[in-house]
Amino acid sequence: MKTYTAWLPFLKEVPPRGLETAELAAWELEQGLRGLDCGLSGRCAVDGTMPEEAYRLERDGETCLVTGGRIGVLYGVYALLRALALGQALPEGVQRPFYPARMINCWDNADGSIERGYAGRSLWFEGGAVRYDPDRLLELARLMASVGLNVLCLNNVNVRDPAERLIEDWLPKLRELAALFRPFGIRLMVSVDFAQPMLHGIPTADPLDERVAAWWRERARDIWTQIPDLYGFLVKADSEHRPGPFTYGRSHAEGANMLARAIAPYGGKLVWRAFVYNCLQDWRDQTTDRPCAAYDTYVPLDGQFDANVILQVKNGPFDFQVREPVSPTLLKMAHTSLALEFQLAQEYTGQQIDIYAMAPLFREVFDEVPPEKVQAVAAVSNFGRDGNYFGHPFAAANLFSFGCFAWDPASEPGETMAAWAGLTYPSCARTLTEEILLPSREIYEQYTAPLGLCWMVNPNHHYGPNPMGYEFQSWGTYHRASRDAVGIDRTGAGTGYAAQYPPAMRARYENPETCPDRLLLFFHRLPYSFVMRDGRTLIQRIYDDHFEGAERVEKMAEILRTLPLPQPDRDTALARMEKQLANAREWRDVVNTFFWRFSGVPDAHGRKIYD
Ligand code: GCV
Repeated sequence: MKTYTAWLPFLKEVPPRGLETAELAAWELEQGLRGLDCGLSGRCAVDGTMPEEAYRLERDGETCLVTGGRIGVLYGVYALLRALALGQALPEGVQRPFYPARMINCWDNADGSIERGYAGRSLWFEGGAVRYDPDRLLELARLMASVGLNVLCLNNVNVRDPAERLIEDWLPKLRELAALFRPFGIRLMVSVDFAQPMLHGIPTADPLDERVAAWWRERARDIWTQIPDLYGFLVKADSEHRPGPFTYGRSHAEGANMLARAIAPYGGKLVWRAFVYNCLQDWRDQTTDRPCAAYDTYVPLDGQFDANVILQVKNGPFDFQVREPVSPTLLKMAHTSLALEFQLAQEYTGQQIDIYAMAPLFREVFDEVPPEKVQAVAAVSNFGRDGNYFGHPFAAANLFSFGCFAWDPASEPGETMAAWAGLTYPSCARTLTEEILLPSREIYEQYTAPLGLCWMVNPNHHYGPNPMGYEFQSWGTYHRASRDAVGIDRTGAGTGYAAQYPPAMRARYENPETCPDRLLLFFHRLPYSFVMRDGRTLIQRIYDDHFEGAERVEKMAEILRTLPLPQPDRDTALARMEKQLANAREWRDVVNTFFWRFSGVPDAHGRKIYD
């Protein structure tokens, strides 16, 4: 059977269905060693005294030995194969993940579409039903398990379609899917609609109404009877028109705890998203600042959530923009279990057309948020039914590196990218890593929205430039560019947002002299004549970044054309690069022209800016 092996080229066959994890580990080990053709033999064994997800690797002459806990044995096999493929020394001692829950959230809809999906349609929904190719799911499960990802939420947090009732009519299918993923150590999760009881004749979704709580208890009993290891429920409430406890004058702790109590007897987790803000804001209202919203809503509730509630917070206070400071909510809620949420789907970051490797982002976030401040990590998925799962073959690097950071938040982007490229494209790994993947985020930022400028994208689909696209909208997302200045003052003299940070961070951000350039216009409103640390004016820096970003894409394209990538990846990557080139030129010209028309300041180097 021909498979798309992504970063596991030595595993050519789809594993059989129905194996126990230990059998699967042995099967993968045997096949992997054969695929590597390295002349080594291997054995793997479960050691019931080891923690479930831990493993140890040893080598005795030509024999490799993997010992692990119930799931760790499989992780150990993948780690061994990876080390052998890369020619690396085996890690010493017992290896175990930093976070117990390493989650992938899919925004898949029952009709087969994926909200913000850029790699084809859903792998498990089509036409309002659960439909899937088991082999493809086994391949996906293998990719996830090979980097230690262990929770998969199947359906969109926007549970719009009442037919999308995974936990009701489709329970038998959910059970089947759980069985497919289980041997890989992957537990399923489902998004639920806070108002779901109202589809069943209950006139309210008030979390303090006993009829509501009883409905959820009954549902939970049915679900966990069928799928005893279901991880839990994911909920988006009171956010972007989703129902929630605010309708009934209840807090989010009251809403989350009601659901959490229904599933607690089965060990279920209630993952509650903290993506709450006013999406019906009047743009004339300059006192409401969207980044303040999550902190204002949740920090006062710290300590009120039940033990099985996990509050899932996006990495930044806005919404996965190319550059945001870390969310202050992550730093402040010491008495609540938190999950840090990333978005692998490249909604605002190139839509899996433009190259945008996220490992540097993961590093930067963990440099600001000490890993022990959060108890879990989650990421919005970037895969779908496309033949290569990821649309752009390099987008696979983002799932891979998310897994690496979820396992070990001390990971380094350079090593992670080199490992992915070394496994996937050994003949050009170094150039790909150093010249393309590692700088790709910075380059994207330069030609789109440098200096902390956010929301210059086209509304709705969010690809391509539109500097005024969100200026007079209700989403609370503005940069307020004018003839003289641009940016939002979020210091104490402005919206006050910076005060949500611990004192040292606040001081760093509040002073334009110490605020990092990349966040300058996120925290400050500055005149175009503002002189930056490197002596350039703000307006010149905006021009320079856009020119330089687009030039760097041209260079990247030249390098890409020389790489001996295998087909069909080469054709796909080159075709997408043509679109990225067009996108970068478009961004450069639109944004530079926009600021030139406002400011009337010419480019110091006389480069082409349109009138
Ligand atoms: C699933 C952004 C996206 C929405 C997404 C939302 C969320 O607003 O544009 O598509 O909805 O984030 O994270 O809930």
